[in-house]
Amino acid sequence: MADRGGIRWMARRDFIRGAGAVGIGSLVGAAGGLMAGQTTVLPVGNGDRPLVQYPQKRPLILQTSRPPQLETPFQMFDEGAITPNDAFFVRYHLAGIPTEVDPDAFRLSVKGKVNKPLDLSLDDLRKLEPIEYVAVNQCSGNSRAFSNPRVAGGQLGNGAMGNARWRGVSLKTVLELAGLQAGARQVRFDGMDGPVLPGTPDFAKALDVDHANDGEVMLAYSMNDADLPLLNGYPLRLVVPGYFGTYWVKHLNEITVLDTVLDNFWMATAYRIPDNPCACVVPGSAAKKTVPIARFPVRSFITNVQEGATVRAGRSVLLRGIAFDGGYGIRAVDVSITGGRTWSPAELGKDLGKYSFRQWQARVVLPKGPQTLQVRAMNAIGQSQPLDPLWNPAGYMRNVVETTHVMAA
Ligand SMILES: Nc1nc2c(c(=O)[nH]1)N[C@H]1C(S)=C(S)[C@@H](COP(=O)(O)O)O[C@H]1N2
Ligand SMILES: [Mo]
Repeated sequence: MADRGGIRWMARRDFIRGAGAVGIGSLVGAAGGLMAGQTTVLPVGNGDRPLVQYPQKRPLILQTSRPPQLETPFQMFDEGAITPNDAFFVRYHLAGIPTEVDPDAFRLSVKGKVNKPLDLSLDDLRKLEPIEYVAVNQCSGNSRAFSNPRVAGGQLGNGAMGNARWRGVSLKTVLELAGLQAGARQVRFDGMDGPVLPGTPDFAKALDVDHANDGEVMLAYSMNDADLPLLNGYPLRLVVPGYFGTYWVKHLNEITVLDTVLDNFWMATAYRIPDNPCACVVPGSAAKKTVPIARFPVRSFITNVQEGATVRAGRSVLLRGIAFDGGYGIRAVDVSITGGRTWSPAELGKDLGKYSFRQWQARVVLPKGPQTLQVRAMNAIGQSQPLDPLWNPAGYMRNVVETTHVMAA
């Protein structure tokens, strides 16, 4: 947990807007407002998941309640290219999360190897030149439940991702104000949450100085033209477009410029992938050498037809969905109804920027009987998706061509 100096843990009336009867207390309670009788089923063994409603959120899939970890039900990705704030997934590592934040008392400290340490209020940040773009946030563990053999960790389906319009200040602008000293190597980010037990490592992440200074990494105070929901990092979070969510530190209140490489648990042990082009190993084996996880591989999904659905045979059927990658942009999306033997091009939707979900649609005509629908995307530098899943011990980087089984009748 970053130093809490300057942050008053006071209630702010009306902070939890539209929370109805769900009190803020339930954020740290065990039950989290389970809506009785409602469950959803991920298409994997032990896939039953309760739906729960947290403050500022619609009912989402419960992964854990202490800390709250919520997955977006997959059908919500069919509603549009932007994931609404109340549908956006939630991931935390440590149970000591802020339940109230006073925006007037909030300060972001910038320190370490800088010429001029800073202590910035939200007003200070809002006075700096803003930047804005649409970008996908995806958890490294997204889709982990589909790993075969299964792997340890949160058993997530495909809903630990979301796409939002982020607005804030370029990290570069703030680092320029502080002035980097010679020898600066990494920038460390720490948020207001922390462990409840001594001995649990605090959550902090770091980026190399060049990456931190790329002009795109953002200190975001706005998500889809609103304040960040508390559970998505109010009042300030790091946005690292194209990179996995682990770097997108929430409730960010401490930036430290280092002349070393951060070697805490979250950089040196967790969130690492095999150091080879496929980030994969023989299923069941360990990696010899690993590197920190970084950019997303190319992915694509059908969002309007669910696994096991019945669709019309002999008539044109509309398929639609989303594709994205780690920031080169989607160049093409193809669909196959022949198990990957033949592919036909989909039509791409509006381009919301290279870090965004890209919507697509295609029409297919299916013969009667059990059929498979597959979708595959290619990005601007020619990277695509494998037909067979790649495997690694943490279940990261999944980007197999998705297959939806349907009955055409
Ligand atoms: N302060 C803080 N920031 C954090 C985390 C955390 O545990 N604490 N988890 C990270 C991980 S692993 C992910 S995937 C994203 C999830 O962002 P979200 O909860 O807004 O969807 O937050 C990141 N930022
Ligand atoms: Mo994550």
